[in-house]
Amino acid sequence: MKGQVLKLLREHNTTFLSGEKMSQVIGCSRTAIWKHIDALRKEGYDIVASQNKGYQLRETYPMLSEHEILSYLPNDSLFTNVIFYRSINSTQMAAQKQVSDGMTHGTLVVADEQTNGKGRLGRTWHSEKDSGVWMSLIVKPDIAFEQAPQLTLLTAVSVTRAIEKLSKVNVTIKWPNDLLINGKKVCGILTEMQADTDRLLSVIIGIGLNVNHKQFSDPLTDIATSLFIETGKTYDRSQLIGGILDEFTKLYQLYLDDGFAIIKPLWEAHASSTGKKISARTATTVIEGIALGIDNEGVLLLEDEAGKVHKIYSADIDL
Ligand code: BT5
Repeated sequence: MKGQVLKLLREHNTTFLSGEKMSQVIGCSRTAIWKHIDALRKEGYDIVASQNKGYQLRETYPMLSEHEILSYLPNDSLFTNVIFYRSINSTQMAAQKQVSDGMTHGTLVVADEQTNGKGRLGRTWHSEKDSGVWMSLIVKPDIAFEQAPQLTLLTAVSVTRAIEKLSKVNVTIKWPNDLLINGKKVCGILTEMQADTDRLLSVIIGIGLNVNHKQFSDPLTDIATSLFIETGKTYDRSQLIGGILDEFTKLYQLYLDDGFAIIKPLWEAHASSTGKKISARTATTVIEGIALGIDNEGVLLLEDEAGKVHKIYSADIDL
């Protein structure tokens, strides 16, 4: 309910809102409203009170917390259960624990800091505090096992659209899981599946987005960037999370209704490598050639010098 109080105050932040009005909208007592306002103040929110008029929120420092995130969730959000950690080893691992405890569809795990953030293939994801969006989405789609990687592409489009809406900066997608701004990595996506022999049980989609970093140190100095570095502005990470989940909720529904065909053109509109010479490092070999784009399943098509078209299911791409 604290999230609802915050949401109402934010929606009316150019005016005062009476305790009575808030209690009517939320459907609780005025005493409950007062208690939540008091708790928000203790957390550092600048909420001014006027005896006849009510309360007004003065926006100050963008914080990350469970009710901040809840206050930005779209009304029709797929994600209604938010689990927030100030610091944790990895939101992927926390999400896995949620799944094994029985929690599946619609759970969002977010952390302000990860001490052991994971990339693909056992790589490390650098996740310092107060700076980024480090979160994992738990979904349970009714799709075939082989289709799960399509969710990486869907997520890449969702994050791209949310960033572009909020910051007006141009984002490109490098297949399969990198988002780039001016050629540097601003976001990485890690999709992990839980399945039994022939059935997909759930999917955990990890999103690591660099937001308010002022700089990076080695080995990321030359390869990583943040929204702050690219635009000179600080962003409210909860608002970004709300924006990403809004886009994701819409695209996910379209995807379940109409399949990957609906996502493909949206993905292609942001693709960084189509028509370019690339090199794909798979687990067993390196293939060089021209990226032709993706097929209807989201698989990368690469034409080598001899004109042979290779289907790439999983690889690291060098442009
Ligand atoms: C990825 O792996 O790009 C997937 C990253 C997913 C991170 C999220 S955060 C929330 C959730 N919880 C987790 O524990 N993980 C997920 P990959 O394609 O393997 O890229 C990893 C490589 O990116 C590293 O080897 C570094 O070179 C580089 N890297 C590490 N941290 C970075 C950062 N903060 N920004 C940009 N590049 C980074």
